[in-house]
Amino acid sequence: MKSYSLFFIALTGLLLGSCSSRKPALIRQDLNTGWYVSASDTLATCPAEVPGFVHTDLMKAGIIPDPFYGDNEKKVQWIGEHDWIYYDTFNLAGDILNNSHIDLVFEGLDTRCDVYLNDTRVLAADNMFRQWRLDAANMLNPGSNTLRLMFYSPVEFIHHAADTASIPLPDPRAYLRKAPYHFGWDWGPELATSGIWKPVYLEAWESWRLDDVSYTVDSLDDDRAFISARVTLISDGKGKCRICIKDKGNGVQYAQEVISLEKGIQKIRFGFTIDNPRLWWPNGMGSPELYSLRCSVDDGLREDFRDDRIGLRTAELVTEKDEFGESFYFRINGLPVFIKGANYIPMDHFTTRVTEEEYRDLILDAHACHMNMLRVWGGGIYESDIFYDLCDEYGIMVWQDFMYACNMYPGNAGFLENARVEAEEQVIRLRNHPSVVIWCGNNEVDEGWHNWGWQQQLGYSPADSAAVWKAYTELFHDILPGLLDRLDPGRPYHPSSPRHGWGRDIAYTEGDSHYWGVWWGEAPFETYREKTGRFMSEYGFQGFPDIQTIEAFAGPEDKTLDSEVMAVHQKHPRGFELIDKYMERWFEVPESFEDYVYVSQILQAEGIRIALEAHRKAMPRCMGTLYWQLNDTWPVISWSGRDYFGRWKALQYFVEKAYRESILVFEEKGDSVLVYSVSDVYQPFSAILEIKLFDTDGKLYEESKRDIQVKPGSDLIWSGSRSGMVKMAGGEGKAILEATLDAAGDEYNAIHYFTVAKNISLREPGFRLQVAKDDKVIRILISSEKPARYVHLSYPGEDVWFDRNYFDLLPGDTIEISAFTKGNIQFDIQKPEVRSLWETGH
Ligand code: BMA
Repeated sequence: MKSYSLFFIALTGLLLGSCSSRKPALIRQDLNTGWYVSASDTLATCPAEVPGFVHTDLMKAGIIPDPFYGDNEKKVQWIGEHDWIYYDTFNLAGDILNNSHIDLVFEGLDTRCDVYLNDTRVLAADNMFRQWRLDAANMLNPGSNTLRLMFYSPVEFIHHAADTASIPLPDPRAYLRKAPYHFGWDWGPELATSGIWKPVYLEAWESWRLDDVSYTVDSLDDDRAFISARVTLISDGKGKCRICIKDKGNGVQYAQEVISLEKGIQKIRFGFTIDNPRLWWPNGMGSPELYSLRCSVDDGLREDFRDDRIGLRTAELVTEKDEFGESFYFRINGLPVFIKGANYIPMDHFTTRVTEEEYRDLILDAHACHMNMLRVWGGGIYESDIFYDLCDEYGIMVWQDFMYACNMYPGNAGFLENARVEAEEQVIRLRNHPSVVIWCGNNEVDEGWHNWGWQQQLGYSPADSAAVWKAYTELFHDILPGLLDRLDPGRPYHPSSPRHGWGRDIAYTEGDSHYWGVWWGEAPFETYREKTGRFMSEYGFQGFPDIQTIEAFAGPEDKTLDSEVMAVHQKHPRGFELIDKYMERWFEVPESFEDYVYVSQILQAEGIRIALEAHRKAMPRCMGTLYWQLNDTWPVISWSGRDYFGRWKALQYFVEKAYRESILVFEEKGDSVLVYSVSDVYQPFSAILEIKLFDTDGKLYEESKRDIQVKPGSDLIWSGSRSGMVKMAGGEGKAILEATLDAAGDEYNAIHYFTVAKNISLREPGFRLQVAKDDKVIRILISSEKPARYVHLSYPGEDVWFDRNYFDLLPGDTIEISAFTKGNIQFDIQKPEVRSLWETGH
């Protein structure tokens, strides 16, 4: 009788009521506190942070030194070779035990581990990218409970797997579904972590639970968006419930359905429309409008809900035969868009330390540099939700690799099944984000197989080759696209980046390209102009990080190019040698370490500027550029423009300039100096082009101004005689040509030199500065008597970010700089250190 009347009340409430609050259908108890960790073969124990890693716990407890400092990386290798035990004792909260379901959920375990709940083994985990959920209702005690996790050494595992494999694979890390970079990379330390790297909790529920909600935009025009919602429920039995989708912003109810619950997993699909849709636009194209939706499920007694933010946009990858070969470009809301971005790697080797603020700062920097895409590279991790949330908010599109890089992978059923579940979970987690515009199977696996000589090196027989390639095609041509068709139809899939290796001609006529002829191949920077493909998804050059960043890992005695500590923080086998070789071509190689650091940064910036400009100038044949790499996982000498602490190298300032909406690009052809405008604006606009010829003494020889129409794309707008200008200004090493584009007060200037920096006869600049403080911002006005190159301001020892740096100054120019610091300004603002190339002996 009691249950009947309850059912009656529930049903009446359900049918009559609007979406209202009931008892929560789900109770969550976090289990992230009170953990300890110890090495399996010692009694030494220390508190463990969850989410966290063994390394960071041992560091906190003072058991190991900071692995990022000095050459400590070498001293802590034993951690990856050990097994580790995590344990925790907990009591159940409230009346959680009264629920018929109590799931124990691990959002991420790194990596191979056995889980014991109250001394019974309940799980054997073997993939850090998967979530583990198990039914623990019958195993929990009303009083105290214990969890013990035995993590097995990842280093031992991969080597054992490699030693016992029937066909060897290029690198042993292939056998473990763990972030590849944890075992070292050519920009990262070898620190093989173990740990509970994502939250742990209990989820208690009765009768049913809301498992997932996904939204797809089926069609979109100016008047209306048709959306499909797919709701997944898990239920113990039959019943009725109402599903309701509301806009959290304006309260509009988009959909309401009463459905019959069935036992088991149930997928419900229904459509709704949004009138006068506000579109999601990438950075630079418009506002990235988001809709905050709440999907609530209510059976009259219990209610559960899930919040998502969706964006209304269409995203296509256009690969069509054309006059150059085959296109590779993105079309967003019907418009082709030139992609300006970078490759992204994890922000910290120990990713659990990254704060929300640090994620935001990185995405804000990408936004400030006019980027519209980041590629989440396949040797790292599938990023945290907050990363994609921020990309949604700031209009940064995401190229999402699956986590496979520079290796071949096993093809046994167990491995492939593990890979399938991992991919399904990640696709389900990320598919509602409008920022994600492409899935990519892997990084450089196809290229490696066809170009890097693995098969010969590993002594493959034809049968071995066939088996390893079959494993590849099964995963990347079959399993991944197959599950995407089912779970995320419509979002483009690209099996491998790049499509072809950079040594082949076809790499420049179709697909995306990773061009490493500069750096790996030692080709001059100017080669970037010839080796421009359809979409440049990788290319790069190393630079030292800021001196303050170097001082975070090196003592005064280590600050030399040949110190052991510096060698530990340069992971490329020929890194120093290559920097040196390129530096000799362009600059006087400085004697002092500090000057070398500075010149290495401008060398990197100059090299990549040539690439960025060449790629943009080649539009629409080339429709995107993602340089390698945005950021670092630790303080290191690497290809990044933004170092581990978020400090900008010269490259980052050059990127900010080269990615502006409309730019000017100089090029020399025969005896002509040409100026091109490159514009991402979809309509032509009027501007004034001003050209000035100086010499290095600052004398102005010629000046001209004219009205022009800046066309969309790339356009030749000026040309002059090279020999004429050189003669007039007194030689190649003396002439300086400046072009300025003024569009209704919005100014862009580009400066051309007629020879490499080491041949230019610079004079002492004679800087003039005016410094003032307004609230928390330092404002600096700077000018110089003579032309100055790569002017760099800093407050040594202080963490100050300048909105402009590493710029050239010409007589008559005054540059206004704003400088920011996070704390209070407690230093003498009147004395910034100003240096330029002249001070390094040029
Ligand atoms: C690319 C990347 C990374 C590497 C970088 C620099 O190929 O995919 O593997 O760090 O080159 O060598």
